[in-house]
Amino acid sequence: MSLREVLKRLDKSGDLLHVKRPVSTRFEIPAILKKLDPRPVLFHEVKEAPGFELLGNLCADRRIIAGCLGISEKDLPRKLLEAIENPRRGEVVENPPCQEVVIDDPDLRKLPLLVFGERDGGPYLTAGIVIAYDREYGFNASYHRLMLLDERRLVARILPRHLDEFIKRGARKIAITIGNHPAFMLASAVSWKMGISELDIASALKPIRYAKTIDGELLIPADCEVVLEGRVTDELADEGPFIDVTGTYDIVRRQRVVEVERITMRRDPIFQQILPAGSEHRLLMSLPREAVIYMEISKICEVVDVRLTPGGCNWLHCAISIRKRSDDDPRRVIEAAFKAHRSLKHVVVVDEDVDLSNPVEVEWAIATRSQLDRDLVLKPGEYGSSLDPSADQVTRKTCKAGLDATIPLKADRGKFLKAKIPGEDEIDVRDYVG
Ligand SMILES: [Mn+2]
Repeated sequence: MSLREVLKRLDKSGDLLHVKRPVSTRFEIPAILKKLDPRPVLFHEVKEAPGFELLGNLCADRRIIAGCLGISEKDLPRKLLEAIENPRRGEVVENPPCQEVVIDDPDLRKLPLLVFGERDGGPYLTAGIVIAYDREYGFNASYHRLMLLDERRLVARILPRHLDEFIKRGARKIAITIGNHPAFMLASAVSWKMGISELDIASALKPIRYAKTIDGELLIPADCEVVLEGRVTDELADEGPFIDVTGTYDIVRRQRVVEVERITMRRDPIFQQILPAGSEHRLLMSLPREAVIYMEISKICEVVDVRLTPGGCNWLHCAISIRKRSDDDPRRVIEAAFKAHRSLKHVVVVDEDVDLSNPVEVEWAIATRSQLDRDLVLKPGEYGSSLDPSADQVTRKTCKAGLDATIPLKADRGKFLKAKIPGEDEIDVRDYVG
């Protein structure tokens, strides 16, 4: 399953937009992606990077991601959970398309890295997925934004997760894969248990073919577009400032330098970028987390839906609808949600009749079903997200809060339910007006 097959399908459905006139990597491409978000856009001619096409906003819409996986939108969390729980080894092939061209004296400045915002620390690669290997834990794949330093070096933002652990255990070789099928993109956004490979989660979502890197040390998706082979060094450099998922600027940090030793690619490569704070960035971060939160709270009670809500950057705020059996359920759900997603700041639990895809309905439930002195759980001094500018972004200290906005079981339910006009669902207004 390759990105190219996906683009053909998106062309047929009319979802893919084409930009034929030459465009610049500096502000122009990001601005177009932002204006057209969540539509996928293929730029055919990049002024600063002849020979490359550039794709953005590929996974910016739940409907498109679900379509690429051959499922319906509402099955996304369950399908992803299934893949996490039943990973599958992919086939390994020789002579992969991503190695049609091999460049042993790479110059990273020739790639369509983008300058997204005015205060950016440098040109960035945002859709690069880093693959690393550990003898005990196997292959890991994860996203790391990479800022250009010079022709051979990038600085990588590496959070204290699996890749960081691999590096501490001695892993140095990495392959950065660019231009992938949404199944591989979504799987690589999963941060689950060390030893459960994102490569295998991807294959469980859709059959993905893998191939060895030129040096033979790592596996990469055979049908991807571009691969940067290199190694993580002990050298540190300033990373940032850069726009993060909140849409605000993240702080500058000393981060590890990556040295690129080789570039391999297709003869007519399609490069890929993710717009920071755009729908694609947010969905890739939130979908795997929603799946994990769903799994954890399913152990407590019947879950109807879980959403990391758009107003909360699809990351900091979570709305959960449950079919509750006991008045203790919401509090236990709140605690479990915080355990499942450590960056979570506010969580609201509502009843099954509230539609989580509509933020107005969630606020309506808060307005009509909660009393804060009784229903609020306040958790000051917790360890939270590094992305929230109102928290301490270095120590990550923050105040978390959970809210039970469910109807008390002993209450008169009739007072809380939405009044319906008989026949309102069935009526077709086109029978009455214009
Ligand atoms: Mn991992």
